Amino acid sequence: MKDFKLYAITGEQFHPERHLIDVMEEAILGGVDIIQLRDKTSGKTELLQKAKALRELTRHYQVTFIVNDYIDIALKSEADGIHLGQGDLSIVEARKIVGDKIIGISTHAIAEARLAERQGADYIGVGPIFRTATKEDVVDPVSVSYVREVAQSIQIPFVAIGGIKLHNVDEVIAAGATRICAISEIVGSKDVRGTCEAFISKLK
Ligand code: TZP
Ligand code: MG
Repeated sequence: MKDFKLYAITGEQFHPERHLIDVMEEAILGGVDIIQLRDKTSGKTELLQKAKALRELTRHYQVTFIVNDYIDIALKSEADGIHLGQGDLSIVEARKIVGDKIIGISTHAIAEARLAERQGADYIGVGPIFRTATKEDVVDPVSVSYVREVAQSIQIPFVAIGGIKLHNVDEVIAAGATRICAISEIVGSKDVRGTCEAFISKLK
């Protein structure tokens, strides 16, 4: 997959007055190079509409587009890949369905990271680093020590996620992260573009 530095996930609850596509376009203009559609509430019809709109946007800017949870939506919208959780279907099963599309998976412990790597994940999520209110029933924070562990022993790309803000990202980078993911700090910002630019300058 094309490498990336700043990964933004959608979170429409953080910008009730602004349109999804406008916010994500600002994020792209700020330097985001991968976008994930994450939507736990919309029905399939609405979800597919959002996925297609984000596909059009990301194609225009040549940004990677990933769909969370729904392989069918990823396929129908011609997304570049899917993102799985530990409770979803396995990487091996997903691979049979999506072929050479990108498969990412969330991991919370080094054993999960090693398994994901062995099973052919294209990247892993590493987190939640800090406490976050964005994801319900999230596991306890893994802290930057898990970033350190992954940086030392995993070869595939990994992206740190969970409670990452401009004020604490330096600590995550110092632990070895070269790719950062955020939801609320990016899409909840009054200045989405400026926030992304600030993240990118820290990742340089
Ligand atoms: N997976 C692990 S933490 C998280 C997800 C989807 C939520 C991250 O959101 P935020 O607002 O950047 O803490
Ligand atoms: Mg999931």
